[in-house]
Amino acid sequence: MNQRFLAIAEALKPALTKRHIALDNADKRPLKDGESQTFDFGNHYVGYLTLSLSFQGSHPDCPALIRVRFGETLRDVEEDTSDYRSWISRGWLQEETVHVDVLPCTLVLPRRYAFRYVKVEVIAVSGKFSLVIEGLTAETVTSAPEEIAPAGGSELARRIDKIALRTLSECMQDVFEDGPKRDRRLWLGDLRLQALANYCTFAHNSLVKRCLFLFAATADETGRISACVFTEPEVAPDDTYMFDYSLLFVNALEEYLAATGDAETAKELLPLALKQLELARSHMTEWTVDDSDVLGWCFLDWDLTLNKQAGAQAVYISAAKAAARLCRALGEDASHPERCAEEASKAAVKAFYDEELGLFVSGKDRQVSYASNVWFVLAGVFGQEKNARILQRLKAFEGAVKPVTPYMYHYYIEALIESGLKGEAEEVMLAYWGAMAEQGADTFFELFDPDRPDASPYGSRAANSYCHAWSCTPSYFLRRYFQS
Ligand code: RAM
Repeated sequence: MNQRFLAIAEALKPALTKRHIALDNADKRPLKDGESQTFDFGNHYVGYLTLSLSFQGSHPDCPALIRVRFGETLRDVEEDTSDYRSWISRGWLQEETVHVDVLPCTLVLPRRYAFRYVKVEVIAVSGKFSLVIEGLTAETVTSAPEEIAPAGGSELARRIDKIALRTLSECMQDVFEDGPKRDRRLWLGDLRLQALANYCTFAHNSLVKRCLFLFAATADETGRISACVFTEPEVAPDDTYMFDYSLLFVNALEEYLAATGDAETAKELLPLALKQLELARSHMTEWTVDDSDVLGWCFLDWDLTLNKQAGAQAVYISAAKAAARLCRALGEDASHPERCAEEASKAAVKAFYDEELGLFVSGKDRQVSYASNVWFVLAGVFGQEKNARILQRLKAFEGAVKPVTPYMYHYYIEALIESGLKGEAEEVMLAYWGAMAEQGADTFFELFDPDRPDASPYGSRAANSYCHAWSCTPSYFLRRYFQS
């Protein structure tokens, strides 16, 4: 662990703004075994919950056994989770079973939750008394500064912006979290998009700096940057390394410099950024990324059928170009990253571009996907016109693997903009995020496939996060490109 970097990161730990929200239960309905009551806080919140409980009937002669469930959406608290089947832990479900020995009482629940809805279910009382919920209080937390000016545009655009801003601010805690329900920690791919949206909205730039230093501090002995960092009980890297996420450190650093002008930080972290390019070569033969079926070696999108080879190559080129820009901006020699970008671009055209299809293909089965083509457009291997044609062909190509997350949609929209297809980019954004808004979203989701609303890469929708920071970028697109 690089202690100096860690000290810089820890000195930038933000203060959290707290707010109290009290919900009086006007109804005060006495609850018996099997009965429940659901409360609606009216918006998505991140924070701590206290319940004020009493009873009706005789003096309680046994503990009240209750279950408290938290939902980012109403379905989260309504669905039966007893047969939860997912390859990620049931521990992520936001529900507590509590014995209440003494009534009346003030029950302080132990965790920080992400919720709009709270459902209290009575599992067991006795025949002599009923449980009464007097009220609930939430203490909410965020490190986002107060309100910021909304974006302009159509009614739908403004609605999307509002939801996107709330998504981002809910995820701004001690670090930029991926989602306040799950995984509640710092992931590099997520950070890059959060930072982009942050620069033109909350401008909490010291939080970006803190996160960059956390990744830098926790790089392994070879300099490899982890995909994810834990901050509790102590700062520690996850032992998950992803080809694209490590490289995106370069892009994130370059964008940080462009947004803040903080050359000191950029200079300090430049060697580590360049190191990611060098380390990526271990996945390459000459200048071409090897194919791999190791799950999670490169992320790109939450689609387990996606072949990552071509997309990984494109991310490499994009990072090499970002590194070259970074070097130039800092007055350093850019010839090495420039050469990496050039060589990898030449190799990419040979290995992955299918002249006949006019598209990039990936893996031994020559898979056509949005992920591969979008990333090659962003990598700028071809010029703007050819890129625009690639994106048009992609849309018409039956069977192209589509994006499933707002994360991948972000890159698709960016690719459309860079190819001069700004109008189409705006349409795609309004349609995709607009469909979530239509479903009544208070915050945007981790995954959203309009054709398969219950889809989850985890095997259960209950495991999905419905406030996920990588979906906050409409606030960035609206301010940067679509507001004129
Ligand atoms: C999910 C996380 C995060 C993402 C990783 C790859 O588990 O929630 O958003 O970056 O996957």
